[in-house]
Amino acid sequence: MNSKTTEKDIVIDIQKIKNDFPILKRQIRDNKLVYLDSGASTQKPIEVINAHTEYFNQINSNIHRGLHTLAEEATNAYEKTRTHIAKFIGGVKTCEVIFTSGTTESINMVAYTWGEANISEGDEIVLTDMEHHANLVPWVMLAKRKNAIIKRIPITDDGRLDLDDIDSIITEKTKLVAVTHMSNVLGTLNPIKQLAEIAHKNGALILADGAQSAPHMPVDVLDMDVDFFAFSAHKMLGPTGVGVLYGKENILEKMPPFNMGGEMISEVSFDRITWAELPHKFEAGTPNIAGVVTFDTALTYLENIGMENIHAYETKLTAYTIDKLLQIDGLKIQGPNNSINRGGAISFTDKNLHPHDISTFLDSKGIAIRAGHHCAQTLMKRMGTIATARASLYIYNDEADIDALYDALIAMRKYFGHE
Ligand code: 7TS
Repeated sequence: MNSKTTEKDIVIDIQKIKNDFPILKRQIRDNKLVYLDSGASTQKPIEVINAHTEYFNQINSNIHRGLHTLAEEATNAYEKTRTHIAKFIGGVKTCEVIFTSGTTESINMVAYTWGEANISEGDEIVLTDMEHHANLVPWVMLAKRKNAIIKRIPITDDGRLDLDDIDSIITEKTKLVAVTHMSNVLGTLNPIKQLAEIAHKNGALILADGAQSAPHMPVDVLDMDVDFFAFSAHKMLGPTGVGVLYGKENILEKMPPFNMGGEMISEVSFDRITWAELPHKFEAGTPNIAGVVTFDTALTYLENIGMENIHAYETKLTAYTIDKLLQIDGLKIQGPNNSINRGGAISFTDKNLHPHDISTFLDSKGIAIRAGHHCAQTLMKRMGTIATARASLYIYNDEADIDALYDALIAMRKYFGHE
């Protein structure tokens, strides 16, 4: 794959994209930055950075309350992003798009509102063995509060969901299936549509954690038929502190609110309080207006490249990366070692070196990866390790970045005497 428009369906101008991200020009320890930690947070194109400044230079105001021009413009800009997201995730109603501070808050919102109202003693909540703590801790704590039961879908040794016994895991006792769309550690892409069908057949709801999928591929929540879908702006070129909870209208309507305060009410007296209409019922207080407004520009940037294109490009680059890493003796890929149904979060371990040492050595060459348990301690236990090194890709990465990673890993093994 060359840098520009080669594979039949992939149209990516990688040099232009790289130029759009000012931070990629930075030197880290006398090396040009190679950023392979987008699973943690992505870098921002100049358009997004400018949109943030522009908001404060031209529009800054509170929303949904003022009658002056700035208040109206800020409200319109904020709501424009909501409309954009509704379209971006498959054409849902705007009242089904709730702004939160991130995936973590989106999932907690469901656990504390829907969960408190609907989970009782003996009910079952089904998770998987590859969940990020954000989609695990809220459910485990809810189950503790309610005397409910957590069940888990196991994984195979190569990091896929093992659905062999799914009929005994998701049953009529199941109230909720909460599963990651794409694993932040293994890269595995899970069959959400199939799981939604099984969940619904059993009268359960399904929540998909889209933190790692929404940035990298087309997402259609209606086609997957999920009841809830959560994701974060900062993992898709947008600002930190902004996330989304999509929920089906009829379910959100019945859910009690999460945070209480201004903007989420209709009428307030000391005797009786009524809630605002969706989506405002779930957006108490002054939200991250600048962040939400800026997120619109990030979505446009992604759409201009095309989500299909992004997915195809990253799948190719993932295959290239796996192929390179497999050439290094003593290195093990933790997760599927092919690019089928997986994304570009690629974890690996070295039989002689701790992932922290790998990350520190790579940093000395200007290469940013993540090392640790990746907020997935139960998955680490299942994999028989306590930590992995993880390279995670995005649209501004290319084969040269992967070659730099490969060369640095070879140099590292030499440096530590493990050639
Ligand atoms: N779910 C998944 C699958 C994630 O990967 C993450 C963050 C979250 C939820 C939480 O998202 P947040 O925006 O609310 O923090 N994952 C990572 C990661 O892999 N490295 O750093 C953060």
